[in-house]
Amino acid sequence: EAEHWSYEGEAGPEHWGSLSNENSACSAGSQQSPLDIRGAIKADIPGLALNWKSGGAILNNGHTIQVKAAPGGTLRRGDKPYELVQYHFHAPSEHLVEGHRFPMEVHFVHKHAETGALGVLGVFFVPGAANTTFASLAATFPQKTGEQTALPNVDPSGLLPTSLRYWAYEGSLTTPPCSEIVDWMIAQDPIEVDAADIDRFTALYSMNARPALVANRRYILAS
Ligand code: B30
Ligand code: ZN
Repeated sequence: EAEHWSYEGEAGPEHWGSLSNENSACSAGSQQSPLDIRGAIKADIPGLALNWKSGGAILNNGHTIQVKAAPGGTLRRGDKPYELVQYHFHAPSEHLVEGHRFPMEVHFVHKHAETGALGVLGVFFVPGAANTTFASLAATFPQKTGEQTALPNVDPSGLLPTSLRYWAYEGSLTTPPCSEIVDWMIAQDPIEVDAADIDRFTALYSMNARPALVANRRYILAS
């Protein structure tokens, strides 16, 4: 992709909105992501049911490491079905929790078949015991932009915490064009991963997090 946006300098986040007409939401939007999650309201929000497939392909796309998901993986939020398209990583985390930033965050990007809306599930990483799924991904991170390799047998469910309690709010893509089409779901519990595997990511991308935006009139709900 011919992308000229970045995370610092003249093409950094504060300039995204003026890099292209298509990116106007980045500066003019009122429902932007990420957020600092605070003041969440406990609510009776639907549970998440995940049924993802193993496999896919891992790609270094120049702004993150992204796994193109194997087709047919689903997420249901109540009666709303989505299909898993891809998942990718940010370091440090894009969302904050009451001002706290985590060393990494994974985004599972799902698409609603009918509406085209996205449902993105975020999970925070903390350094600790090795996570075998993240370790096998980290061992195969393509080192060069544009490089892609097949990923046999990696099960993305290995990157989920035991509890799927989550926060929910309406927001945007965290990268240009910053479209306000995302139902955000953020797992309340982080997962542990080996610090050495975090280092394998930050060796490639040490800062690919958009700064937090203002909530404006939005509520954050907690399950
Ligand atoms: S995120 O989860 O809010 N970080 C997209 C999906 C999720 C997020 C950000 C962006 C997305 O689909 N972007 C448009 C597609 N991309 C290709 C891609 O998936 O990787 C084109 C692009 O940005 O220009 Cu890079
Ligand atoms: Zn993301």
